[in-house]
Amino acid sequence: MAENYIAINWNAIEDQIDKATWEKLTEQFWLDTRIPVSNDLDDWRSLTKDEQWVVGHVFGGLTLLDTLQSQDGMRSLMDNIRTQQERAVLNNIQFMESVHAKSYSTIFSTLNTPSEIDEIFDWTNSNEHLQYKANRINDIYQTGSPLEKKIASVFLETFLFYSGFFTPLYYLGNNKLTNVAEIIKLIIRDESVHGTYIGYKFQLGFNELPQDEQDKLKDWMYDLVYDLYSNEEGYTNDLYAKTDWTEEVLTFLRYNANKALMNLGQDPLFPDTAADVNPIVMNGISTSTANHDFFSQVGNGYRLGEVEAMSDDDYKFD
Ligand code: MN3
Ligand code: MN3
Repeated sequence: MAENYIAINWNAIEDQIDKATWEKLTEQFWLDTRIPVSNDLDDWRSLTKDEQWVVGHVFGGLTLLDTLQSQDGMRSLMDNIRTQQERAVLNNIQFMESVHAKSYSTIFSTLNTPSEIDEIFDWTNSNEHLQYKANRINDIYQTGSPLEKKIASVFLETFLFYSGFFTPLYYLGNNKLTNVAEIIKLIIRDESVHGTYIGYKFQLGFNELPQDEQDKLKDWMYDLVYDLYSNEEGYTNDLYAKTDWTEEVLTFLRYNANKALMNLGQDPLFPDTAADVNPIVMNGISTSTANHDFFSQVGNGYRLGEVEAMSDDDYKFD
């Protein structure tokens, strides 16, 4: 006889964080198809060709990373769960990663021509630094230890996405492409919960390790963050060559690398703080997305919940 197959019992919760995260994620469920991206067409036409190039390729890169999360990231984390509810939460996250990946295609199909879309995907599927980033993380998903996989996931979501998120937040801070930015803010809101939750599960396992293994894993983690940052410098140079934003993007990346380390319960690495980030981008990230214009544009059929990117304080687990 095989062992008994055990039914998930939500009335016997082992870890209240699983239940709280499930409730938060299901409350903030959304779909790309409900955001009126076509209202941004006038803004889009006002951008220079170079600006349009950057926006399109930013979203190409983000598509690749969300594809990785939806196809391999969450699946690999499911191999090492502590509770059955944790798997349910990861199921939710995995589906939303597919929504994220698809949402960029909604943006492309509204703003770009078919030949532009083909070129964006060709670039995405061959850019050296973007491919390095995706393969470096995926190698850890395929062959890493359970704790290494969680580190990879948090670095990807809380750090590496932000070279791309910079652009829509910058335009939002300038009151442009606000519906596109609405989608990005919904994604950032999801990622904020994902990074905090997976970071929390990491810390449970990390704290059980003996001191020498903790030290070893810490060294591995900081080596990885340096390696990824150095690759991200190359990626940012590729992506932003047609702008003068490169240095500001790198500052934003270092600020978010620190946040990723903090999600994992570790000390920040870089001196950069929120005060160093371009205030227009910080303005974009802090703007509530539930603005009146937005409601009037979508009409009565769909009411988006209050949308705000979570800050560190909003989601304390203790
Ligand atoms: Mn995602
Ligand atoms: Mn995610």
